[in-house]
Amino acid sequence: MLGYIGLGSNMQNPTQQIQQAIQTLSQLPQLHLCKVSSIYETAPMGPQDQPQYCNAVVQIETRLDPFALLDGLQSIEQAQGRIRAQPWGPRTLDLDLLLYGQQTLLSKRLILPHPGLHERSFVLVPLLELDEEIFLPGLGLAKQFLHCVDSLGIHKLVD
Ligand code: ROI
Repeated sequence: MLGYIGLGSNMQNPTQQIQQAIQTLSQLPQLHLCKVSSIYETAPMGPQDQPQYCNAVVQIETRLDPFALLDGLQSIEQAQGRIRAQPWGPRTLDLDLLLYGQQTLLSKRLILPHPGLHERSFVLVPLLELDEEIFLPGLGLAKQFLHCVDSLGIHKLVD
């Protein structure tokens, strides 16, 4: 199944956090890394008294089911010493399962597509870099939402 994972960090060398996470992801068994977006510097959504974020999106191919995939993502977050003091506060590493094929899912642990995806420029911009025609199940073409979001605070950092 083709999946998309969003990466975010604003603590302890965010660019390096993202690059390390991508490296570790690429070594997970039963997962193949297909495409990696640029890394973007983005203004924080939520409380403004926190550092700028780095965000990226990767496209993967996997036979893991969505929950097994989520286990893998959470183990990488833990391995990189995830700290999250407040719910909308700074974090060393966030890995979000954004899309798993065209599957929709509503469970306590996981919602697909990731809620808020279509409202966040720091997810939409790198996602569209990987696939301009990507379809969000239940919502429509992702590119339709681009003009609704504020893309002012987002800058390409690393190609
Ligand atoms: N803001 C930005 N720009 N990028 C993120 O990855 C991010 N992650 C979060 C909150 C706190 C909502 N804000 C963010 O979890």
